[in-house]
Amino acid sequence: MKRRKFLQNASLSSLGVVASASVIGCKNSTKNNGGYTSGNLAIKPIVIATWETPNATAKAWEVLQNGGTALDAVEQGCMIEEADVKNFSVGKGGLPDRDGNVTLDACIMDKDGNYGAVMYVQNITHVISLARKVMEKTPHVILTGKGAEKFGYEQGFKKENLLTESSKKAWKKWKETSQYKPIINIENHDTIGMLAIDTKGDISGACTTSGLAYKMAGRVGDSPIIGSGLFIDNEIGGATATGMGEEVLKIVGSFLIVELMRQGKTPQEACEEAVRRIVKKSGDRFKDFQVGFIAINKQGETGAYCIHEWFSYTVYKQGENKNYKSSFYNKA
Ligand code: SD4
Repeated sequence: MKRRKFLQNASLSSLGVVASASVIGCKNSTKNNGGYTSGNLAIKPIVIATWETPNATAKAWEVLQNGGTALDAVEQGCMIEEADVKNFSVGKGGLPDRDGNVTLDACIMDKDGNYGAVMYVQNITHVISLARKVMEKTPHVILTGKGAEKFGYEQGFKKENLLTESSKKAWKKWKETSQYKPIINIENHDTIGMLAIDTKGDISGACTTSGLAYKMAGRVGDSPIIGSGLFIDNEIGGATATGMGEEVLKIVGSFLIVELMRQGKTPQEACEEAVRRIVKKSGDRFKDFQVGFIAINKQGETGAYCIHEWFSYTVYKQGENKNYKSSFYNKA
């Protein structure tokens, strides 16, 4: 399948996102790498999210501007993508598994290290909020499948059909060949992982996805798994992932990035190291899958890195909501 070049000025301006040519034109330069800043600037509030998700970061920014917590910001930001039926990798409209069922995974983590997750949930759009309910209202941290769904209805979540006509059409087309292959960056947005620092300087994060399209029934990826799809340590920073979950899980990617930052690496250096580890472990296989990480530290410095070109991320800081192309490993 042909890759779509999604970072074109036209699409950005149609979304009302400002992006200078020098920013979107960069190949692999930390200088131009979006939110990358150095020194002890302590930028806050700030929001960073995977992919071209300006509506989600704008919502999170609005929450922060109104004095909301980073936790509220990441939840409400992610809800925007969950409700967007044009995002085929998140929430309602997400592409189904190979049996035609849309199953969602999400997790959320707060400044105190509390975490809540739901996995393999059907019929509920806002699984990020459901994950938060698990964190706040139950003695557990993870609920899966039918149990998570039942808990959701008890908490007042609506039962909805998540399979839209266009997702159904795409699935039927896929069934003609039923070939399961990782697809690198075919869309301009995907799983959303979001990190935010609020005006008090506290950090929280969230991640929500329908997982890999046409996955096996029951499959869960990295996104709802603490330390893999997301990790926050309010003393240090946070990280979140997108792409081939199986590979992120093998290196516990987001936890690794936070620990590397604890040891003194910048968010950019830490994301690069995590990607290099995945590549190294994979032999030649990395050519066929994508992984992208974003990270933030306590000072509001950000970083992003991916295996293949065309991963992007969105940063809302100092009143500006911008999409940036991530630097990448594979120059071949
Ligand atoms: C997963 N990491 O389920 C998710 C999918 C994803 O961009 O991020 N796609 O493996």
